[in-house]
Amino acid sequence: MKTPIVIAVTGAAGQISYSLLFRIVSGELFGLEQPVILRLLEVTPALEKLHGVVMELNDCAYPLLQKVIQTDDPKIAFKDADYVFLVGAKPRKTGMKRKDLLESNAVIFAEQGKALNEVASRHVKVLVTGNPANTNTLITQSNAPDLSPRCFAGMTMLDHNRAISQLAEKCGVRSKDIKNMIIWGNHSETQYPDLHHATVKGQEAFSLVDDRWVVEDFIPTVQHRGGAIIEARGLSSAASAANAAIDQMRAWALGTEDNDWVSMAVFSDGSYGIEKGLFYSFPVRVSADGEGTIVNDLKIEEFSLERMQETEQELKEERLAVQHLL
Ligand code: NAX
Repeated sequence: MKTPIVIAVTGAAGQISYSLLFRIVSGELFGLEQPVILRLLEVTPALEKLHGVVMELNDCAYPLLQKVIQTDDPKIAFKDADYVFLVGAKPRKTGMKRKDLLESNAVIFAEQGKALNEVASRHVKVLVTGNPANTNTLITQSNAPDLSPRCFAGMTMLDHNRAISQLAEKCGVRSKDIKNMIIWGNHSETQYPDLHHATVKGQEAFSLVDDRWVVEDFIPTVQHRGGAIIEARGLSSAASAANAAIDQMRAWALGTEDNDWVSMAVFSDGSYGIEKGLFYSFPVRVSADGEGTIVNDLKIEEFSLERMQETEQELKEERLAVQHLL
């Protein structure tokens, strides 16, 4: 048996985690030979509910699950963590403005950044799912100055998967036939799902679909998919979000294949003119040992550039609202 890896998950009693935790310990993330220690964080009032989830985890008798720690203290949750899923966040309540949501969640991520800085593995990979995901990633990273900014990424894999699924359906192919999809920018309705570099069974996607479908159907469907799911299900995406978290962390830890890439919100190095230091979703290739690199040599059309800048602008505004915590 390999040495166990330590995986921390916040918001562990929430709906995304209810899917995520079981998939992690079943071996879907790191394979059937990799034992796991889970360190789960919740707010104090949700610890009882978390206890119920852990009872269920134990009742699965997973061979890979070595130990589960339940806590409301981030420093206990992140102790020696190799991989961290920051899922927990406050939901938006009726009447709450986006700015209020930003601020109340910013405090959480600042505290968690400090705890990661103190106790996590120096090679930790921290994937931020809790919304607003990109800006929460920025806050977490800014509060962890001893860790490399490359230890942090925001989740835009769900948007990436949604875009692949829309194109696959349109072209009547399977999702695995689609490569090189891109989500640029913020995990919000300003995100820009870009088909210009995507291929379908090796053919340019743009040669198979018309411009009108792209502008009037594909882009808005992907941008507003989260809202459409809430309307239909009465609850926000959970199983698909957990699936995306697994996909993104697996690609980030074990590498991307076949010259493909994934979309993830990483620390901008100024590629494509995007301001340095923003957590912006780029196409990222990852080597087998987990080193991610922004794909920075793509030719960008005017049509795309405008949309990429619009979503960058939103990220700058979000950053301004939480400036005091950076
Ligand atoms: P839930 O409300 O079901 O669960 C959130 C959990 O986080 C709760 O159990 C709550 O007690 C816990 N929590 C709150 N503050 C905490 C803190 N300081 N420390 C630890 N735990 C804390 O939400 P769920 O549906 O699981 O969604 C979680 C987050 O993911 C939300 O912010 C949501 O907006 C975001 N999403 C992000 C997506 C993405 O693609 N990046 C897609 C799905 C989802 O909307």
